[in-house]
Amino acid sequence: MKRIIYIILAGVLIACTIFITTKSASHVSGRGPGRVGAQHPGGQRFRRLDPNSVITNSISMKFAYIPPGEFMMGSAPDEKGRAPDEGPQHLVKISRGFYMSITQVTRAQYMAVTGSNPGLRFLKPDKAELPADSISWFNAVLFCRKLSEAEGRIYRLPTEAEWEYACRAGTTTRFSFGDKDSDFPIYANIITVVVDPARQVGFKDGYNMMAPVASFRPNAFGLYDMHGNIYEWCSDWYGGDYYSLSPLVDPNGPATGSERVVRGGSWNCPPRQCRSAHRRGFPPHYKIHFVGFRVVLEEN
Ligand SMILES: [Ca+2]
Repeated sequence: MKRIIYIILAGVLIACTIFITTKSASHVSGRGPGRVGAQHPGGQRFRRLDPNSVITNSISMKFAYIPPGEFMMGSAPDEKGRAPDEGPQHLVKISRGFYMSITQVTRAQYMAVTGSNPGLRFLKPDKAELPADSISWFNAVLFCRKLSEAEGRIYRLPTEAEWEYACRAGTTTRFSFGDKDSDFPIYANIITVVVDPARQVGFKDGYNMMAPVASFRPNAFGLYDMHGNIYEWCSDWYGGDYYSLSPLVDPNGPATGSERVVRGGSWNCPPRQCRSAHRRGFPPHYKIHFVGFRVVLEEN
């Protein structure tokens, strides 16, 4: 009799184990944060949503996952180097996670998608890993559309709010690496010493103009060159007073305007123009030798 009871108990135990295992497996393959099994742009399955993980698309662009969250956008009135268009500092909620390319779009990537040489003033043919510069906002958007069509996923420019959220990576300091200008040579390629010693704004970072992408340390999200190297287009129209009107959730800029936002500063900028909160705009048809872009890949 005892033996029969033991057999029944063992059977129940095995059944419970199978049920729990099945339940766990269905949970991790479901949709939502922490899921496994999103469709890889190249057609494979990939594991996500660890902010420290990196995924790669069909043309070897690497992306980091930026989780949803909230942050204080803009700068406080007493921030060193601040401009009026960075205020009022305000709470912004990013309601959806997204992937962001960990580097600025390179010349090689731009060529792979568009098949054209953007005619870059400072790019030599053997400098494929330099960021693609002299790209108009329209051409950056075209790049996103072509890549989206090729892969069946949605690529686009980041909104200005997404860009600053990703740049700060949880920090509230002037830069994602802290407040000190003197740390720049480690973290970013900005204006190099020399030009005018009296200005005392230059740094010996090893590059007088653009540097190959990812030559400096990344921020906490694993994104490289969010400060310096080359300005990056955002999708928003630029509005100097937009922050006083901006909605709380997923702001995407004024309804219209004459300039599109660029962020991050470039190789010819002093530290104050490479701060996380720094804003600037250019007409969307301008092709400028210190403006390029990086892209967002939408989460399905
Ligand atoms: Ca430099």
